[in-house]
Order: sequence, then structure tokens, then C-alpha cells
Amino acid sequence: MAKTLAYKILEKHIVEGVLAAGEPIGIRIDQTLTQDATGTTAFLLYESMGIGRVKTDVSVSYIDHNMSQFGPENHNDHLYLQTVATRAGAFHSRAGNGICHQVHLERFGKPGATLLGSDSHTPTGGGLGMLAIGAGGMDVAVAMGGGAFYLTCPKVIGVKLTGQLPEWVASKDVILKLLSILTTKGNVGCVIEYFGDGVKTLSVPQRATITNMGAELGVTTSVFPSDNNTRRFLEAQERGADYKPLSADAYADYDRVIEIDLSQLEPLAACPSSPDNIKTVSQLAGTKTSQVVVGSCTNSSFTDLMMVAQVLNGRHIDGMIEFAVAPGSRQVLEMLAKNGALADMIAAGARILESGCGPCIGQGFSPADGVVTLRTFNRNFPARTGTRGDKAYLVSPETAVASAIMGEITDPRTLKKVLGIKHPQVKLPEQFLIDDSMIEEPLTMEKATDAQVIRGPTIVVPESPRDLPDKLDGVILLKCGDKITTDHIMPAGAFLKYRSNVPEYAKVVFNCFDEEGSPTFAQRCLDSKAKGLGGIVVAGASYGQGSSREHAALCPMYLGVRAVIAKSIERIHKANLINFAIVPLEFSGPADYDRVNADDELEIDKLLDAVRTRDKLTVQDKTGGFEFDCKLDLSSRDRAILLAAGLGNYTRKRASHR
Ligand code: MIC
Ligand code: SF4
Repeated sequence: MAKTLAYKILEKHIVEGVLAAGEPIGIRIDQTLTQDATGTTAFLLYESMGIGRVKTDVSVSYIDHNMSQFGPENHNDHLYLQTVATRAGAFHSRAGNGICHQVHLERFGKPGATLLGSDSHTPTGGGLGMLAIGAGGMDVAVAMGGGAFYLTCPKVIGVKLTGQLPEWVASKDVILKLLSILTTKGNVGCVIEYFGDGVKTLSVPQRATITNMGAELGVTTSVFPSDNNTRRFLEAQERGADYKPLSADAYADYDRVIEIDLSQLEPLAACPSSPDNIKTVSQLAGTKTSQVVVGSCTNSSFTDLMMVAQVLNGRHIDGMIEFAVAPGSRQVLEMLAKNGALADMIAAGARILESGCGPCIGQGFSPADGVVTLRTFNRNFPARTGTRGDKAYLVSPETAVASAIMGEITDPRTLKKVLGIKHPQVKLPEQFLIDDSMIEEPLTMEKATDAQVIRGPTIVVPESPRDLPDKLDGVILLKCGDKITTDHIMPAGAFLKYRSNVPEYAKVVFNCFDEEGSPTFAQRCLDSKAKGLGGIVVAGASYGQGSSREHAALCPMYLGVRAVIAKSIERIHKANLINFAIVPLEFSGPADYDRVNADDELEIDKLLDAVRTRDKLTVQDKTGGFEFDCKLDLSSRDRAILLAAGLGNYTRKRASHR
């Protein structure tokens, strides 16, 4: 049978299970990445599991999210991560060196390798032909220690690209088009694989934009073949030796094929407040905007920013616009500084932000009340900018720069007619500037023995989950709707600095649903915990979309949440719930969602028995006086983890039995 590229890579890495869609499998992980927002917890859990030195080919700890440094928390995290990571045998990319995904692509990614990252945009590596998957920090910690990663063997959706992008149309528009087709819901358990003649017209950074934002589809990952363009990119990074050609067999057996003719695409935008709320830019043209930002792991490569600089060259942004540029890496920033493009952007009125996530995760540059903000990022979930009620549009760098000059949403294709601006033809450089001086090497075994880990007082070791009860007496603390993201569950922005301090961070769980004058979600949790009632969250479809942040499970666990009942739960979040011993349940009949109400008291009898062997259980709604069934869709390993009270306890128990 003709094989897909995804299955070829899986075949080389499978260590448990059968390679057939829907089956639980375990795979060997060659590389891992962690970042500071998830990494502190990942390394604290890593240390507490006592799994010794890193056993992967390459593990890298990055600092890119928490760099605003109001108060000591962020710097405490940086020092902890630098000392703990290098001691454990990992590389450490220091604050200022760039966004994990961009730097990983430049300096570490390798065609055909597996990469597990504690960040949902880890699939960026798919642009290089890697099988790169996002997961919770706990799963990554286990992989760092040499453990397999467990997932459901995916279905593979083939996306056949034909033709070539027209002028002013960007690879961002390709993924926005795909989001308009597949939406952010219902793609769990799939991998997207690109093939066809159009592939060779896209450079590695363009491919990486597409695989990066594939995360918004909710798929396991996305992957491109590794070809001459991959070789050229790796050689320009002085890593030609990492190249190997890879592709699917001709007529590979895809579960579904979607065809996109690149030459038919036009500039698109994701409108507030979901990445799949797609319109054409020409439909939106003329909408006044006050803020434009170019950056994030989706669109901050050297070629993206060179295009922006060339459009701005000798011009000025509109007087009512705040325009910021956050280069994806120090390599990008240094190259722009050396070739003068940075000066062109500064002269045009751009505010240059440091190389990091910055505004993408609400670390500054929040928009004013009521204004439209345009961003080249991948997520526009409500309030992610740091402003409640925000109106964030996701666009390509081409659309962003055109709009920054014109002061309103502008189809970049009109620039030529209105201002005589030609579409800049930016080529991939033959040689990138190589300077790894901000990447700390792992310490040798000898040095590691004496090295001290620096732990500031704001770094708090997270509590372990408690055993599941046999009878769960619980109360519905929140009933929420469809497409609840992990940004709803655990806000980032100003609260991001509490990632290494669960008791503090837990205070804002679900704060977007808190009403003034009423007790917060956190208070209600603690009140029911004091009464001996387990917390239960009820949700609609696609619960836990978006980021991989395991705090969306860890903090509710800390508050006493013991189960989530939803119409459906997204992959990474479901794994995180299991890792922290919160039982993920799905309504057997979606209509039961309508019957239950917030504050209802529920009882689940014989929970342990159900978790052990059954795929269905009955819930009594004591307040409503009825009962309903829920599905338990769990692998045998998921069951064992829940019964052991989470992945940390499970790993410790297994280690002590060896
Ligand atoms: C995000 O884009 O939401 C983040 C911040 O990078 C997250 C990780 C996190 O919450 O720390 C992600 O995408 O996984
Ligand atoms: Fe950072 Fe934003 Fe990328 Fe997340 S999506 S890794 S916050 S740049």
C-alpha cells in the first residue's frame, strides 16, 4: 500500500501498538522543546519524577514568553530554567534569543525526526519534514527522560497544493483558507499532510507558517515533504548534514484529500474572535484600525520581515496607527540590523519589540477599548490581547503592512495602484547569520554533579493530584458552551508570571466567567472542596481548544475539580486532564447537556470500576432528579494513569517497581 509521509515517520518511531488509525500507539521521541510558560512546571515535574539525565538526542529549553519582568517572578523562572535545564543535559536558549518554534526551526529541527514540545505550535517543525507534536509539559518531561509519547494513531488528511501564490498573497492565506474549510472543530486525531506540485513553490519559512497555524485546526500535527527547498534552508543555516529527502509515496492512501490551487487564493483574515472566522480582506477593506503588529511564531521570519521593511522603505505608517514588529529570533533581528532593514522600519515609525512572544500572549501592546487590531499571529481568542472585548483580526504580513500605511484594513494587492508599491520579491538568503552564543550547551556529567539549581522563592513545586474516589459526590461549578479555549480556562497576559506558582495562578481559573459582586470560580471551588464535594465542569463541543498549557488542568485540579463532562474534548487538553487525574467524560446523548444546570449536585457511583474497565458510566443528577450516561473514551494507559492519580504518580510508581 502506498504510504503517507506521516506513517513513514511513525513507522520508524513506533515502540508500542499497531500502526492503524484510531489505535493507541507509543512513539520514540528524538527531540523535545519546552518554553518558559510551560517549562518551569515541566522541569519541576521532571525533577520530582526523579528520571535523571535527559535521554533524547536533543532537548531544548527556551525563554520566550515571560519577558516583561514586572516583579521578580519572570527572572526567577529564567534562572531556574537555565540552571535546571543545562544540569539535566538540555540546551537552553536564553531570553532574547527568540521564539522557541522559530529558533528550533533555524538551529535544531531535522527532517524525519520526532519532536515533542510543551507548546501547541510545536508542529511548526513540520515545515522541515519533522513529525512535531504539541503536548502538556508533563508528557514532555516523560519524553525527556526517554519515555515514549502516547497518542491515537492518526488519520491522514492530504492537502494537495497546486499552482503558485499570486503577488501579495501569502502562505498565511493558505492556512486561513484551510481553516475556513475545516474549522477549529472536529479534526482531533488527524494529521494534515501537504503534497502536490505547489509544495515546491513554498520555502521552509512559508511552510512553517502553514504547519504552525495548523494547530488551530485541532489536528495532531501537519507535515510537509523534505525536498530541495529544505536542503537549501538547512545549508543556509550551516546544517546541510541534517538534510534528508522525504515524501509520501505516489498515490498515498489519504483518508480524505482537499485540493487548494494556490493561484486562486486571495488575502484572507480571521475575524474576531476565532481563527476560523474567515473573510476576504477585500470584504473588510476600509475598516478603520488603530493597531498593527507583525510577529509571533507564525509570521516573524527573516523573509517576512524583509518584505515588510521593503514595503515601508521611504514611507511612513499612518498617523493614527500604532505599529509594532517583534522579530522571531535574534538571528532575524541581527540580520535585519546588519542589512539596514531595521533602520527602514524604525524610520517608518515601527516600534521594535524584542524577539519573543510579546503581544501574541498579551505581554504588552494590548489594544485600546473598542478598536480594531490587526495581527500576523495565529490566535485571536477573546481577550488574548489583554483587552476584554477586543477586536483582533489575524492577517498576513502583507495585509498588515498595507493596512499600517493606509490606516484601515487594506487589500495589499491595491498598493500598486494607490501608492505605486511593487510586491517585494524577497528570496531566502544563501547564508543566514549563525551566532549560537545565546544557546547554553548542556553541562557535562561531571560539571552537572556540582552545579546548583537556582530556585527563587516564587517557584512553588506543584501539588500532586489525590486518588480518585470510588463514589464521586460533585457539584457543577460552571456550565459553559462550545469551543471553550484554554485561554478561557487559564488566562495568560498579566497572569502569565504565575505559571510557576500554582496556588497564586489558580485564583484566576475561568475568571472570564466571573461576575462582579459574586464569588469567583476559584472561591466556589474551594467552598465545595471544603464541603467534601468534587468540582465538575460542564461544557459543549471542542472543550479545551488552543494552547497546550497544562495549567488548564493543573490549577483546576488544585482547586478540587475532579471531572469534566463535555460534548467533546480536544486532544492535548484531554491528555492534560488525565495527567492530573481529572476524569474526562463525554455526554452519550448531546441533548443531556441541555438538561443539566450549573449548581446541580451530581453523583457518580463506582467511578473506579468504570475507569478501570468500562467505556460508559451513569451520572445521577440529584438536583434535577434524573440520570444520564457518559462515555469514557480512554486507552488502557489513560486508565492506568487516572487510577494512579495522574502521570507523575504513575511514572514514580513504575520507576519504583523496576
Ligand atoms: C499560546 O500560544 O497560547 C502559548 C502560550 O504558546 C501556549 C503555551 C502556553 O500556554 O504556555 C501554547 O500554544 O501551547
Ligand atoms: Fe509564543 Fe504566540 Fe507562538 Fe504561543 S503562539 S508560542 S505565545 S508566539
